[in-house]
Amino acid sequence: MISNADIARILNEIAILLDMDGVVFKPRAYEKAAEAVGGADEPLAELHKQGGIKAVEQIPGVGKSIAEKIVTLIETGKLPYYEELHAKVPVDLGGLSAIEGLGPKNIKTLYHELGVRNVGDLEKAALAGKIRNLPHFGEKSEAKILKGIGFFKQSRGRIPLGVALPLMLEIEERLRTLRGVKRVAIAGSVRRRKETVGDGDILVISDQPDAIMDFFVAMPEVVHVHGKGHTKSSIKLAIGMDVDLRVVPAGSFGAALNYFTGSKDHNVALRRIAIERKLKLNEYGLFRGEAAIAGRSEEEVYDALGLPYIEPELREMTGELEAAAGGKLPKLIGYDDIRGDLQIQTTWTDGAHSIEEMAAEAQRLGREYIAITDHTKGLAMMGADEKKLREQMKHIDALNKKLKGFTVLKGAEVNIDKDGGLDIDDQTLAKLDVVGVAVHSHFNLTRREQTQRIIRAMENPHADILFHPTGRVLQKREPYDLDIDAVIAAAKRTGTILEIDAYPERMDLKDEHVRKVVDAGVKLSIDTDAHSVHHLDYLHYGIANARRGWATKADVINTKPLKQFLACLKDSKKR
Ligand code: DGT
Ligand code: CA
Ligand code: CA
Ligand code: ZN
Repeated sequence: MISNADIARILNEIAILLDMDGVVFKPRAYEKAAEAVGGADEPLAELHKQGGIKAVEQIPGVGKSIAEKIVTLIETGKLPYYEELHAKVPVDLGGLSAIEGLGPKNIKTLYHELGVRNVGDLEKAALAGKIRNLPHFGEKSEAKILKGIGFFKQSRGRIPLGVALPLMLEIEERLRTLRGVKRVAIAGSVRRRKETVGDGDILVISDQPDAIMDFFVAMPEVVHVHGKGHTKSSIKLAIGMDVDLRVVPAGSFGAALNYFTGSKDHNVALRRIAIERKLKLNEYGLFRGEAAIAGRSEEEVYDALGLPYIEPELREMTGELEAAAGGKLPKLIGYDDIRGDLQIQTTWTDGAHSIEEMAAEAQRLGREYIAITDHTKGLAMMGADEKKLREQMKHIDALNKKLKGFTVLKGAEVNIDKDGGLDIDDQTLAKLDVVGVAVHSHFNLTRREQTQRIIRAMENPHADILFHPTGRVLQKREPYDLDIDAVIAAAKRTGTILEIDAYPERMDLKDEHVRKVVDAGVKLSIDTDAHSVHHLDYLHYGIANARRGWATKADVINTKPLKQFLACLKDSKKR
Protein backbone atom coordinates (compact mmCIF):
# COMPACT_ATOMS: atom_id res chain seq x y z
CA MET A 1 0.00 0.00 0.00
CA ILE A 2 1.52 3.34 -1.05
CA SER A 3 1.91 5.78 1.83
CA ASN A 4 0.76 9.39 1.88
CA ALA A 5 4.40 10.45 2.23
CA ASP A 6 5.33 8.65 -1.01
CA ILE A 7 2.40 10.19 -2.89
CA ALA A 8 3.36 13.63 -1.56
CA ARG A 9 6.98 13.12 -2.62
CA ILE A 10 5.98 12.27 -6.19
CA LEU A 11 3.59 15.24 -6.42
CA ASN A 12 6.39 17.49 -5.19
CA GLU A 13 8.80 16.09 -7.77
CA ILE A 14 6.22 16.70 -10.50
CA ALA A 15 6.05 20.32 -9.34
CA ILE A 16 9.83 20.63 -9.65
CA LEU A 17 9.86 18.95 -13.08
CA LEU A 18 7.08 21.19 -14.42
CA ASP A 19 8.90 24.21 -13.03
CA MET A 20 12.01 23.15 -14.98
CA ASP A 21 9.98 23.18 -18.15
CA GLY A 22 8.90 26.74 -17.46
CA VAL A 23 5.27 25.72 -16.94
CA VAL A 24 3.40 28.38 -14.96
CA PHE A 25 0.75 27.95 -12.21
CA LYS A 26 0.61 24.15 -12.45
CA PRO A 27 3.69 23.58 -10.24
CA ARG A 28 2.03 25.51 -7.40
CA ALA A 29 -1.07 23.32 -7.74
CA TYR A 30 1.05 20.17 -7.37
CA GLU A 31 2.92 21.67 -4.42
CA LYS A 32 -0.33 22.53 -2.67
CA ALA A 33 -1.70 19.06 -3.32
CA ALA A 34 1.53 17.50 -2.00
CA GLU A 35 1.23 19.52 1.18
CA ALA A 36 -2.41 18.53 1.68
CA VAL A 37 -1.65 14.84 1.05
CA GLY A 38 1.35 14.92 3.39
CA GLY A 39 -0.79 16.41 6.14
CA ALA A 40 -3.86 14.19 5.65
CA ASP A 41 -4.83 12.19 8.73
CA GLU A 42 -5.93 9.02 6.92
CA PRO A 43 -3.98 7.01 4.35
CA LEU A 44 -5.25 8.00 0.88
CA ALA A 45 -5.12 4.38 -0.24
CA GLU A 46 -7.64 3.65 2.51
CA LEU A 47 -9.83 6.63 1.56
CA HIS A 48 -9.78 5.49 -2.03
CA LYS A 49 -10.73 1.94 -1.11
CA GLN A 50 -13.79 3.20 0.72
CA GLY A 51 -14.91 6.14 -1.39
CA GLY A 52 -13.16 5.85 -4.76
CA ILE A 53 -11.84 8.89 -6.63
CA LYS A 54 -14.60 11.09 -5.16
CA ALA A 55 -13.09 10.63 -1.69
CA VAL A 56 -9.64 11.62 -2.98
CA GLU A 57 -11.10 14.75 -4.59
CA GLN A 58 -12.50 15.78 -1.20
CA ILE A 59 -8.98 16.62 0.00
CA PRO A 60 -8.56 20.39 -0.14
CA GLY A 61 -6.17 21.39 -2.92
CA VAL A 62 -6.66 18.16 -4.86
CA GLY A 63 -8.57 18.76 -8.09
CA LYS A 64 -9.91 16.23 -10.56
CA SER A 65 -6.75 15.88 -12.65
CA ILE A 66 -4.41 15.41 -9.68
CA ALA A 67 -6.91 13.05 -8.05
CA GLU A 68 -6.81 10.86 -11.16
CA LYS A 69 -3.02 10.69 -10.96
CA ILE A 70 -3.15 9.80 -7.26
CA VAL A 71 -5.60 7.00 -8.03
CA THR A 72 -3.27 5.64 -10.73
CA LEU A 73 -0.46 5.62 -8.15
CA ILE A 74 -2.62 3.87 -5.57
CA GLU A 75 -3.87 1.25 -8.04
CA THR A 76 -0.65 0.51 -9.90
CA GLY A 77 2.13 1.88 -7.71
CA LYS A 78 3.33 3.81 -10.78
CA LEU A 79 2.53 7.01 -12.65
CA PRO A 80 3.45 7.23 -16.36
CA TYR A 81 2.94 11.03 -16.36
CA TYR A 82 5.64 11.39 -13.69
CA GLU A 83 7.95 8.88 -15.34
CA GLU A 84 7.85 10.70 -18.68
CA LEU A 85 8.66 14.02 -17.04
CA HIS A 86 11.43 12.47 -14.97
CA ALA A 87 12.99 10.76 -18.00
CA LYS A 88 13.81 14.19 -19.44
CA VAL A 89 15.90 15.13 -16.40
CA PRO A 90 16.71 11.81 -14.71
CA VAL A 91 18.32 13.13 -11.54
CA ASP A 92 17.94 12.63 -7.79
CA LEU A 93 15.42 15.44 -7.31
CA GLY A 94 14.91 14.78 -3.61
CA GLY A 95 18.63 15.12 -2.86
CA LEU A 96 19.44 18.00 -5.20
CA SER A 97 16.45 20.13 -4.28
CA ALA A 98 17.37 19.73 -0.61
CA ILE A 99 20.51 21.78 -1.27
CA GLU A 100 19.84 25.36 -0.26
CA GLY A 101 19.76 27.78 -3.16
CA LEU A 102 19.34 25.12 -5.85
CA GLY A 103 16.07 25.66 -7.70
CA PRO A 104 14.49 23.60 -10.51
CA LYS A 105 16.02 25.73 -13.30
CA ASN A 106 19.51 25.36 -11.82
CA ILE A 107 19.12 21.61 -11.43
CA LYS A 108 18.16 21.38 -15.09
CA THR A 109 21.13 23.48 -16.23
CA LEU A 110 23.54 21.47 -14.08
CA TYR A 111 22.25 18.23 -15.58
CA HIS A 112 22.39 19.39 -19.21
CA GLU A 113 25.72 21.24 -19.01
CA LEU A 114 27.67 19.09 -16.54
CA GLY A 115 25.71 15.85 -16.26
CA VAL A 116 25.06 16.38 -12.54
CA ARG A 117 22.68 13.64 -11.40
CA ASN A 118 23.07 13.65 -7.61
CA VAL A 119 24.63 15.46 -4.69
CA GLY A 120 27.92 13.59 -5.16
CA ASP A 121 28.23 14.80 -8.78
CA LEU A 122 27.31 18.28 -7.65
CA GLU A 123 30.07 18.35 -5.06
CA LYS A 124 32.69 17.15 -7.58
CA ALA A 125 31.67 19.80 -10.10
CA ALA A 126 31.72 22.56 -7.49
CA LEU A 127 35.12 21.51 -6.11
CA ALA A 128 36.52 21.43 -9.66
CA GLY A 129 35.35 25.01 -10.15
CA LYS A 130 33.12 24.05 -13.07
CA ILE A 131 29.90 25.62 -11.82
CA ARG A 132 31.09 29.23 -11.74
CA ASN A 133 31.33 29.34 -15.54
CA LEU A 134 27.78 28.25 -16.26
CA PRO A 135 25.23 30.85 -17.39
CA HIS A 136 23.39 32.38 -14.41
CA PHE A 137 25.94 30.96 -11.97
CA GLY A 138 29.11 32.54 -10.59
CA GLU A 139 31.81 32.14 -7.96
CA LYS A 140 29.38 33.27 -5.30
CA SER A 141 26.71 30.69 -6.18
CA GLU A 142 29.38 27.98 -6.45
CA ALA A 143 30.56 28.77 -2.92
CA LYS A 144 26.96 28.81 -1.73
CA ILE A 145 26.34 25.39 -3.25
CA LEU A 146 29.39 23.98 -1.44
CA LYS A 147 28.13 25.42 1.82
CA GLY A 148 24.72 23.90 1.15
CA ILE A 149 26.29 20.50 0.51
CA GLY A 150 28.15 20.69 3.82
CA PHE A 151 24.89 21.44 5.61
CA PHE A 152 23.11 18.61 3.75
CA LYS A 153 25.78 16.04 4.66
CA GLN A 154 25.79 17.07 8.28
CA SER A 155 22.04 16.62 8.68
CA ARG A 156 21.57 13.65 6.34
CA GLY A 157 20.42 10.49 7.99
CA ARG A 158 19.23 12.21 11.13
CA ILE A 159 15.48 12.39 11.62
CA PRO A 160 13.79 15.51 13.01
CA LEU A 161 12.29 14.98 16.47
CA GLY A 162 8.93 16.08 15.04
CA VAL A 163 8.94 12.97 12.83
CA ALA A 164 10.62 10.53 15.23
CA LEU A 165 8.76 11.27 18.46
CA PRO A 166 5.15 10.62 17.36
CA LEU A 167 6.20 7.32 15.78
CA MET A 168 8.19 6.25 18.82
CA LEU A 169 5.28 7.13 21.12
CA GLU A 170 2.98 5.06 18.96
CA ILE A 171 5.31 2.06 19.01
CA GLU A 172 5.72 2.47 22.77
CA GLU A 173 1.94 2.41 23.17
CA ARG A 174 1.54 -0.70 21.02
CA LEU A 175 4.18 -2.54 23.03
CA ARG A 176 2.63 -1.42 26.30
CA THR A 177 -0.65 -3.14 25.46
CA LEU A 178 1.01 -6.43 24.43
CA ARG A 179 0.49 -9.39 26.69
CA GLY A 180 3.56 -10.18 28.79
CA VAL A 181 4.94 -6.64 28.75
CA LYS A 182 5.54 -5.25 32.24
CA ARG A 183 7.11 -1.92 31.33
CA VAL A 184 8.14 0.02 28.25
CA ALA A 185 10.33 3.10 27.99
CA ILE A 186 11.75 5.19 25.20
CA ALA A 187 15.48 5.84 25.68
CA GLY A 188 18.28 7.44 23.61
CA SER A 189 18.23 10.87 22.02
CA VAL A 190 14.43 10.73 21.64
CA ARG A 191 14.09 10.61 25.42
CA ARG A 192 16.57 13.48 25.71
CA ARG A 193 14.35 15.29 23.12
CA LYS A 194 17.27 16.20 20.91
CA GLU A 195 16.11 18.19 17.86
CA THR A 196 17.23 15.43 15.48
CA VAL A 197 17.79 11.76 16.23
CA GLY A 198 20.04 9.12 14.70
CA ASP A 199 17.95 6.10 15.68
CA GLY A 200 15.22 5.19 18.14
CA ASP A 201 15.87 3.14 21.29
CA ILE A 202 13.20 1.31 23.27
CA LEU A 203 13.45 -0.83 26.39
CA VAL A 204 10.94 -3.42 27.60
CA ILE A 205 10.64 -5.57 30.70
CA SER A 206 9.07 -8.91 29.89
CA ASP A 207 9.45 -12.60 30.60
CA GLN A 208 8.24 -13.50 27.10
CA PRO A 209 10.85 -11.70 24.98
CA ASP A 210 10.36 -13.86 21.88
CA ALA A 211 6.70 -12.91 21.47
CA ILE A 212 7.65 -9.23 21.84
CA MET A 213 10.37 -9.53 19.20
CA ASP A 214 8.01 -11.35 16.81
CA PHE A 215 5.56 -8.49 17.13
CA PHE A 216 8.21 -5.78 16.82
CA VAL A 217 9.79 -6.98 13.56
CA ALA A 218 6.36 -7.56 11.98
CA MET A 219 4.97 -4.04 12.54
CA PRO A 220 3.50 -2.56 9.31
CA GLU A 221 6.07 0.26 9.10
CA VAL A 222 9.05 -2.12 9.11
CA VAL A 223 10.89 -2.25 5.77
CA HIS A 224 13.98 -4.16 6.89
CA VAL A 225 15.06 -6.31 9.83
CA HIS A 226 18.73 -5.73 10.65
CA GLY A 227 18.70 -8.36 13.35
CA LYS A 228 16.37 -10.31 15.62
CA GLY A 229 17.45 -11.93 18.88
CA HIS A 230 16.15 -12.77 22.35
CA THR A 231 17.30 -9.56 24.02
CA LYS A 232 17.84 -7.18 21.10
CA SER A 233 16.23 -6.58 17.73
CA SER A 234 16.87 -3.85 15.24
CA ILE A 235 14.67 -2.69 12.37
CA LYS A 236 14.39 0.00 9.72
CA LEU A 237 11.09 1.87 9.38
CA ALA A 238 9.64 3.17 6.11
CA ILE A 239 10.54 6.75 7.05
CA GLY A 240 14.21 5.69 7.02
CA MET A 241 14.73 5.54 10.78
CA ASP A 242 16.26 2.54 12.54
CA VAL A 243 14.85 1.44 15.89
CA ASP A 244 16.55 -0.79 18.46
CA LEU A 245 14.44 -2.74 20.95
CA ARG A 246 15.99 -4.32 24.02
CA VAL A 247 14.32 -6.61 26.54
CA VAL A 248 15.89 -6.23 29.98
CA PRO A 249 15.31 -7.82 33.42
CA ALA A 250 13.27 -5.83 35.97
CA GLY A 251 16.18 -5.61 38.39
CA SER A 252 18.32 -3.86 35.74
CA PHE A 253 15.65 -1.62 34.23
CA GLY A 254 16.87 1.63 35.81
CA ALA A 255 20.50 0.97 34.99
CA ALA A 256 19.63 -0.02 31.42
CA LEU A 257 17.38 3.02 30.98
CA ASN A 258 20.15 5.23 32.28
CA TYR A 259 22.74 3.63 30.00
CA PHE A 260 20.62 3.66 26.85
CA THR A 261 19.33 7.18 27.45
CA GLY A 262 22.84 8.59 27.31
CA SER A 263 24.25 10.84 26.26
CA LYS A 264 27.34 8.75 25.85
CA ASP A 265 29.47 11.49 27.40
CA HIS A 266 27.13 11.71 30.39
CA ASN A 267 27.41 7.91 30.80
CA VAL A 268 31.19 7.97 30.68
CA ALA A 269 31.30 10.66 33.35
CA LEU A 270 28.83 8.76 35.58
CA ARG A 271 30.98 5.66 35.27
CA ARG A 272 33.99 7.68 36.39
CA ILE A 273 32.06 8.94 39.44
CA ALA A 274 31.21 5.30 40.24
CA ILE A 275 34.87 4.29 40.02
CA GLU A 276 35.85 7.11 42.38
CA ARG A 277 33.43 5.55 44.86
CA LYS A 278 34.96 2.10 44.28
CA LEU A 279 31.80 1.01 42.44
CA LYS A 280 31.15 -0.30 38.97
CA LEU A 281 28.33 1.07 36.76
CA ASN A 282 27.07 -0.58 33.58
CA GLU A 283 23.76 -1.29 31.86
CA TYR A 284 23.05 -4.15 34.31
CA GLY A 285 23.38 -2.17 37.50
CA LEU A 286 25.62 -0.43 39.99
CA PHE A 287 27.90 -2.95 41.71
CA ARG A 288 30.14 -3.11 44.76
CA GLY A 289 32.29 -6.12 43.91
CA GLU A 290 29.79 -8.74 42.76
CA ALA A 291 26.83 -7.31 44.66
CA ALA A 292 24.32 -5.10 42.89
CA ILE A 293 23.54 -2.09 45.08
CA ALA A 294 21.23 -0.26 42.63
CA GLY A 295 19.60 -0.81 39.25
CA ARG A 296 15.80 -1.04 39.46
CA SER A 297 15.19 2.65 38.88
CA GLU A 298 17.26 5.57 37.62
CA GLU A 299 16.58 7.49 40.84
CA GLU A 300 18.17 4.61 42.77
CA VAL A 301 21.27 4.70 40.55
CA TYR A 302 21.79 8.47 40.84
CA ASP A 303 21.11 8.31 44.56
CA ALA A 304 23.72 5.61 45.10
CA LEU A 305 26.19 7.83 43.25
CA GLY A 306 25.39 10.67 45.67
CA LEU A 307 23.44 12.67 43.09
CA PRO A 308 19.86 13.87 42.72
CA TYR A 309 17.88 12.63 39.70
CA ILE A 310 18.96 14.42 36.53
CA GLU A 311 16.29 15.03 33.85
CA PRO A 312 17.10 13.34 30.49
CA GLU A 313 17.06 16.67 28.63
CA LEU A 314 19.99 17.83 30.77
CA ARG A 315 22.24 14.81 30.18
CA GLU A 316 24.53 16.41 27.61
CA MET A 317 27.62 17.17 29.70
CA THR A 318 27.04 20.89 29.73
CA GLY A 319 27.49 21.26 33.47
CA GLU A 320 24.64 19.05 34.75
CA LEU A 321 26.87 16.86 36.95
CA GLU A 322 28.50 19.84 38.68
CA ALA A 323 25.09 21.45 39.15
CA ALA A 324 23.69 18.18 40.52
CA ALA A 325 26.59 17.71 42.94
CA GLY A 326 26.23 21.31 44.13
CA GLY A 327 22.44 21.10 44.56
CA LYS A 328 22.03 23.68 41.80
CA LEU A 329 20.00 21.80 39.19
CA PRO A 330 17.20 23.97 37.82
CA LYS A 331 13.61 22.85 38.33
CA LEU A 332 12.75 22.61 34.66
CA ILE A 333 9.53 23.91 33.14
CA GLY A 334 7.04 21.03 32.87
CA TYR A 335 5.36 19.75 29.71
CA ASP A 336 1.97 20.94 31.06
CA ASP A 337 3.03 24.35 32.31
CA ILE A 338 2.03 26.56 29.36
CA ARG A 339 -1.29 28.40 29.79
CA GLY A 340 -1.40 30.47 26.60
CA ASP A 341 -0.25 30.16 23.01
CA LEU A 342 0.98 33.42 21.50
CA GLN A 343 1.57 32.70 17.84
CA ILE A 344 -1.42 31.50 15.83
CA GLN A 345 -2.41 32.12 12.20
CA THR A 346 -5.98 31.80 10.94
CA THR A 347 -8.04 31.95 7.74
CA TRP A 348 -7.70 35.74 7.97
CA THR A 349 -4.32 35.10 6.29
CA ASP A 350 -2.56 31.82 5.56
CA GLY A 351 -4.03 29.58 8.30
CA ALA A 352 -6.42 26.72 7.58
CA HIS A 353 -8.93 27.35 10.38
CA SER A 354 -10.97 30.25 11.72
CA ILE A 355 -10.31 32.16 14.94
CA GLU A 356 -13.31 30.37 16.49
CA GLU A 357 -11.98 26.94 15.50
CA MET A 358 -8.48 27.67 16.80
CA ALA A 359 -9.90 29.01 20.07
CA ALA A 360 -12.14 25.98 20.57
CA GLU A 361 -9.31 23.51 19.99
CA ALA A 362 -6.87 25.44 22.18
CA GLN A 363 -9.43 25.49 24.98
CA ARG A 364 -10.04 21.78 24.55
CA LEU A 365 -6.28 21.23 24.94
CA GLY A 366 -6.39 23.09 28.26
CA ARG A 367 -5.04 26.48 27.24
CA GLU A 368 -6.49 29.54 29.02
CA TYR A 369 -5.69 32.13 26.35
CA ILE A 370 -4.31 32.47 22.84
CA ALA A 371 -3.10 35.36 20.75
CA ILE A 372 -4.18 35.56 17.13
CA THR A 373 -1.14 36.70 15.18
CA ASP A 374 -1.89 36.73 11.49
CA HIS A 375 0.81 37.87 9.09
CA THR A 376 0.93 41.55 8.06
CA LYS A 377 0.87 43.21 4.67
CA GLY A 378 4.54 43.29 3.66
CA LEU A 379 4.41 39.60 2.87
CA ALA A 380 3.38 38.58 -0.62
CA MET A 381 0.83 36.21 0.89
CA MET A 382 -2.22 38.33 1.55
CA GLY A 383 -1.01 39.78 4.86
CA ALA A 384 -3.29 41.99 6.94
CA ASP A 385 -3.07 45.79 6.72
CA GLU A 386 -4.16 48.27 9.41
CA LYS A 387 -7.76 48.23 8.24
CA LYS A 388 -7.99 44.45 8.28
CA LEU A 389 -6.35 44.30 11.72
CA ARG A 390 -8.88 46.75 13.14
CA GLU A 391 -11.68 44.69 11.64
CA GLN A 392 -10.19 41.56 13.20
CA MET A 393 -9.93 43.30 16.59
CA LYS A 394 -13.66 44.01 16.52
CA HIS A 395 -14.35 40.43 15.58
CA ILE A 396 -12.24 39.19 18.50
CA ASP A 397 -13.94 41.56 20.96
CA ALA A 398 -17.30 40.13 19.94
CA LEU A 399 -16.03 36.56 20.18
CA ASN A 400 -14.62 37.11 23.68
CA LYS A 401 -18.08 38.09 24.91
CA LYS A 402 -19.26 34.61 23.99
CA LEU A 403 -16.34 32.60 25.39
CA LYS A 404 -16.26 31.29 28.96
CA GLY A 405 -13.01 30.73 30.86
CA PHE A 406 -10.97 31.48 27.78
CA THR A 407 -9.62 34.67 26.20
CA VAL A 408 -8.55 35.43 22.66
CA LEU A 409 -5.92 38.16 22.56
CA LYS A 410 -5.49 40.55 19.66
CA GLY A 411 -2.11 40.27 18.04
CA ALA A 412 -0.14 40.20 14.82
CA GLU A 413 3.04 38.76 13.37
CA VAL A 414 4.45 42.03 12.07
CA ASN A 415 7.16 42.04 9.42
CA ILE A 416 10.47 43.65 10.17
CA ASP A 417 11.54 45.50 7.03
CA LYS A 418 15.09 45.65 5.72
CA ASP A 419 16.07 48.54 7.98
CA GLY A 420 14.28 47.39 11.11
CA GLY A 421 11.03 49.30 10.64
CA LEU A 422 7.67 47.56 11.11
CA ASP A 423 5.05 47.35 8.37
CA ILE A 424 2.09 48.35 10.60
CA ASP A 425 1.72 51.87 12.00
CA ASP A 426 2.25 52.60 15.70
CA GLN A 427 -1.35 53.66 16.41
CA THR A 428 -2.59 50.27 15.28
CA LEU A 429 0.18 48.39 17.11
CA ALA A 430 -0.77 50.24 20.30
CA LYS A 431 -4.28 48.79 20.09
CA LEU A 432 -3.08 45.19 19.92
CA ASP A 433 -2.62 43.10 23.06
CA VAL A 434 0.43 41.20 21.81
CA VAL A 435 2.76 42.32 19.03
CA GLY A 436 5.12 39.72 17.61
CA VAL A 437 7.79 40.93 15.21
CA ALA A 438 9.59 38.69 12.77
CA VAL A 439 12.01 38.55 9.87
CA HIS A 440 10.51 37.08 6.69
CA SER A 441 12.69 38.71 4.03
CA HIS A 442 16.30 39.72 3.35
CA PHE A 443 17.76 36.59 4.93
CA ASN A 444 21.19 37.21 3.44
CA LEU A 445 22.22 40.52 4.97
CA THR A 446 25.64 40.73 6.62
CA ARG A 447 25.77 39.79 10.29
CA ARG A 448 26.04 43.45 11.28
CA GLU A 449 23.11 44.58 9.15
CA GLN A 450 20.92 41.65 10.19
CA THR A 451 21.64 42.15 13.88
CA GLN A 452 21.10 45.93 13.74
CA ARG A 453 17.84 45.54 11.86
CA ILE A 454 16.42 43.11 14.42
CA ILE A 455 17.58 45.21 17.36
CA ARG A 456 15.94 48.28 15.85
CA ALA A 457 12.66 46.40 15.59
CA MET A 458 12.95 45.33 19.25
CA GLU A 459 13.38 48.99 20.20
CA ASN A 460 9.85 49.72 18.97
CA PRO A 461 7.87 50.40 22.18
CA HIS A 462 5.06 48.11 20.98
CA ALA A 463 7.18 45.12 19.95
CA ASP A 464 6.53 42.54 22.68
CA ILE A 465 8.00 39.33 21.27
CA LEU A 466 10.64 38.52 18.67
CA PHE A 467 9.16 35.52 16.83
CA HIS A 468 11.37 32.63 15.60
CA PRO A 469 14.47 34.72 16.33
CA THR A 470 17.04 33.01 14.08
CA GLY A 471 14.84 31.97 11.15
CA ARG A 472 16.23 28.50 10.74
CA VAL A 473 14.25 25.64 9.21
CA LEU A 474 15.57 22.29 10.38
CA GLN A 475 17.61 20.56 7.68
CA LYS A 476 16.36 23.07 5.10
CA ARG A 477 17.46 26.59 5.87
CA GLU A 478 20.32 27.73 8.02
CA PRO A 479 19.68 30.50 10.54
CA TYR A 480 20.38 33.98 9.24
CA ASP A 481 23.76 35.33 10.19
CA LEU A 482 23.12 36.97 13.53
CA ASP A 483 24.96 38.08 16.66
CA ILE A 484 22.75 36.24 19.12
CA ASP A 485 24.51 37.73 22.16
CA ALA A 486 23.78 41.25 20.91
CA VAL A 487 20.13 40.32 20.31
CA ILE A 488 19.84 38.90 23.84
CA ALA A 489 21.44 42.04 25.32
CA ALA A 490 18.99 44.19 23.33
CA ALA A 491 16.09 42.06 24.57
CA LYS A 492 17.22 42.70 28.12
CA ARG A 493 17.55 46.44 27.55
CA THR A 494 14.23 46.85 25.73
CA GLY A 495 12.16 44.32 27.71
CA THR A 496 11.46 42.28 24.58
CA ILE A 497 10.54 38.62 24.98
CA LEU A 498 12.38 36.06 22.84
CA GLU A 499 10.29 33.25 21.43
CA ILE A 500 10.87 29.54 21.19
CA ASP A 501 8.83 28.78 18.09
CA ALA A 502 7.73 25.20 18.75
CA TYR A 503 6.76 24.38 15.18
CA PRO A 504 8.71 21.12 14.72
CA GLU A 505 10.58 22.27 11.61
CA ARG A 506 11.70 25.41 13.39
CA MET A 507 12.37 24.75 17.08
CA ASP A 508 13.77 28.26 17.08
CA LEU A 509 15.42 29.33 19.45
CA LYS A 510 17.56 26.21 19.70
CA ASP A 511 18.68 24.72 23.01
CA GLU A 512 22.10 26.42 23.24
CA HIS A 513 20.53 29.81 22.60
CA VAL A 514 17.81 29.18 25.18
CA ARG A 515 20.53 28.56 27.73
CA LYS A 516 22.08 31.95 26.96
CA VAL A 517 18.71 33.69 27.24
CA VAL A 518 18.06 32.03 30.60
CA ASP A 519 21.53 32.98 31.86
CA ALA A 520 20.94 36.60 30.81
CA GLY A 521 17.66 36.73 32.74
CA VAL A 522 15.68 37.52 29.59
CA LYS A 523 12.14 36.15 29.32
CA LEU A 524 11.02 33.51 26.82
CA SER A 525 7.68 32.62 25.30
CA ILE A 526 6.85 29.20 23.84
CA ASP A 527 4.36 29.23 20.96
CA THR A 528 3.16 26.77 18.36
CA ASP A 529 3.09 28.99 15.24
CA ALA A 530 -0.02 26.94 14.42
CA HIS A 531 -1.52 27.29 10.94
CA SER A 532 -4.15 24.62 11.64
CA VAL A 533 -5.92 23.09 14.65
CA HIS A 534 -3.67 20.05 14.23
CA HIS A 535 -0.61 22.16 15.09
CA LEU A 536 -1.86 23.35 18.48
CA ASP A 537 -0.23 20.48 20.37
CA TYR A 538 3.24 21.31 19.00
CA LEU A 539 4.01 23.13 22.27
CA HIS A 540 5.75 19.93 23.36
CA TYR A 541 8.68 20.56 20.98
CA GLY A 542 9.18 24.08 22.22
CA ILE A 543 9.03 22.97 25.84
CA ALA A 544 11.57 20.25 25.02
CA ASN A 545 13.97 22.90 23.75
CA ALA A 546 13.29 25.07 26.78
CA ARG A 547 14.13 22.16 29.06
CA ARG A 548 17.28 21.37 27.07
CA GLY A 549 18.21 25.02 27.61
CA TRP A 550 17.72 24.71 31.40
CA ALA A 551 14.64 26.98 31.48
CA THR A 552 12.35 27.01 34.51
CA LYS A 553 8.67 27.92 34.61
CA ALA A 554 9.57 31.43 35.74
CA ASP A 555 11.69 32.01 32.63
CA VAL A 556 8.70 31.51 30.34
CA ILE A 557 6.16 34.28 30.24
CA ASN A 558 3.15 32.30 28.99
CA THR A 559 3.22 29.96 31.97
CA LYS A 560 1.57 32.83 33.85
CA PRO A 561 -2.17 33.38 34.27
CA LEU A 562 -3.57 35.91 31.77
CA LYS A 563 -3.47 39.02 33.96
CA GLN A 564 0.09 38.46 35.15
CA PHE A 565 1.17 37.64 31.63
CA LEU A 566 -0.32 40.87 30.25
CA ALA A 567 1.38 42.88 32.97
CA CYS A 568 4.76 41.76 31.60
CA LEU A 569 4.19 43.22 28.13
CA LYS A 570 5.61 46.56 27.07
CA ASP A 571 2.40 48.51 26.46
CA SER A 572 0.67 47.39 29.65
CA LYS A 573 3.56 48.80 31.68
CA LYS A 574 2.79 52.20 30.23
CA ARG A 575 -0.98 51.93 30.52
P1 DGT B 1 21.43 9.22 18.21
O1 DGT B 1 20.75 7.90 18.06
O2 DGT B 1 22.63 9.39 17.39
O3 DGT B 1 20.50 10.36 18.06
O4 DGT B 1 21.94 9.33 19.74
P2 DGT B 1 21.74 8.34 20.96
O5 DGT B 1 22.17 9.08 22.16
O6 DGT B 1 20.36 7.80 20.98
O7 DGT B 1 22.81 7.22 20.68
P3 DGT B 1 22.69 5.67 20.33
O8 DGT B 1 21.39 5.31 19.75
O9 DGT B 1 23.91 5.36 19.53
O10 DGT B 1 22.86 4.95 21.71
C1 DGT B 1 21.89 5.06 22.72
C2 DGT B 1 22.58 5.32 24.03
O11 DGT B 1 23.37 4.18 24.39
C3 DGT B 1 23.55 6.47 24.01
O12 DGT B 1 22.92 7.70 24.25
C4 DGT B 1 24.46 6.11 25.14
C5 DGT B 1 24.52 4.61 25.08
N1 DGT B 1 25.73 4.20 24.36
C6 DGT B 1 25.83 3.80 23.09
N2 DGT B 1 27.11 3.50 22.79
C7 DGT B 1 27.82 3.74 23.91
C8 DGT B 1 29.21 3.61 24.25
O13 DGT B 1 30.05 3.24 23.45
N3 DGT B 1 29.55 3.94 25.53
C9 DGT B 1 28.65 4.36 26.45
N4 DGT B 1 29.05 4.68 27.67
N5 DGT B 1 27.35 4.50 26.16
C10 DGT B 1 26.95 4.18 24.91
CA1 CA C 1 19.44 6.55 19.34
CA1 CA D 1 20.52 3.01 19.08
ZN1 ZN E 1 6.73 33.82 10.78
